[in-house]
Amino acid sequence: MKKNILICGAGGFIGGHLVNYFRNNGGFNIVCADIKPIEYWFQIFEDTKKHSLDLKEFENCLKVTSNIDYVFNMACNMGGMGFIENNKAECMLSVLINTNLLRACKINDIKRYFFSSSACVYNAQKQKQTFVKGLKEADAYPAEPEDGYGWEKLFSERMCRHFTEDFNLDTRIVRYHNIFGPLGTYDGGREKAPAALCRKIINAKINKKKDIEVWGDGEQTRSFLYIEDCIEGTLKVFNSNSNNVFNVGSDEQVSINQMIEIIENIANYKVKKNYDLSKPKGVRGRSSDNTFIKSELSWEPSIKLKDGLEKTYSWIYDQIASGSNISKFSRSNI
Ligand code: GDC
Repeated sequence: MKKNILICGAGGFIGGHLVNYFRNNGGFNIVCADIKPIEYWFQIFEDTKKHSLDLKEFENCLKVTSNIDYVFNMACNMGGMGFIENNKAECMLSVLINTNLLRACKINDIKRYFFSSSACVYNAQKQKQTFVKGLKEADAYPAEPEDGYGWEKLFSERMCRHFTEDFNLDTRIVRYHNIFGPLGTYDGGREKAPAALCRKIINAKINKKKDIEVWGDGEQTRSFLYIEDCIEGTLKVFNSNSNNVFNVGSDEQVSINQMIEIIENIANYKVKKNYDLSKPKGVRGRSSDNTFIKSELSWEPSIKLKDGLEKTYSWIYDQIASGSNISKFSRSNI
């Protein structure tokens, strides 16, 4: 008999790609849940069961987890630096999603629960320089995470751990490092740097302008993980026997200026960078150390930043060129 799998946050970026993976690979009845009205889900599949409801409410969590075997919690109120720095309370309220889902999973006897955490849990002191050493899983403690969003993720990680220890609920946790790719947010205020900078360069090229606004001085560094690698890493952790927390990220570090140069080459269009130091900048440098996941689960990402950016650029270009830039991908009020 097919198992029943629930994907929370199925209307979002990673959730949508995960649903598609399970559709293509068979073996499960797929149930989807998201707070957005269904017409605003980033990917909508006819062959899945869909719930549009607020998972911060316990009753809704109880309802969607009934008769489910496995739960993926990809649901949270999130975005890039422009969103999380200015919406700390909203970000922290996502704790209700994880709390009520865990309670419901315990009652409904779920076999395995997956929690999507973030690199934002890492201690700020270890991210004060550019081109930092990759962050190891242990670097989350002593705790000094990103204010708001990062504290919620770190707290929810621990709640998963204690539901495992105290109630025997089998949990899996990953920390995603800035995931990017097609079918994600690229404007409206929640977009992250890869999509935002593709959009800015595309708009400059289409409108024959040279100037783009860059947040900060462009020297800050990050590593970005392409969505296909993200889904593969997610399943590696989910299917493993380990309750440990794992990084799912890339260790290919770039400065924002270097990423802009890669996008300029893809676009075949040079821009003039206007640095706005007053905009949200986040940490100075961040990257993933993949030693642990490589040694425990034999996994590491395989897609180069340049290759992922080519696919992302081309998808955003098509969206903008076809005039659909005021679309579900830019909705920032949900
Ligand atoms: O937004 P983000 O991708 O998030 O920003 C990366 C860097 O790019 C920041 O220093 C930001 O100032 C700079 N930047 C320059 N121009 C722009 O136009 C722009 N838009 C954006 N968005 N950034 C620009 C993220 C979190 C996520 C998630 C991941 C986990 O932080 O916002 O929610 O948890 O981290 O790694 P980032 O990498 O700081």
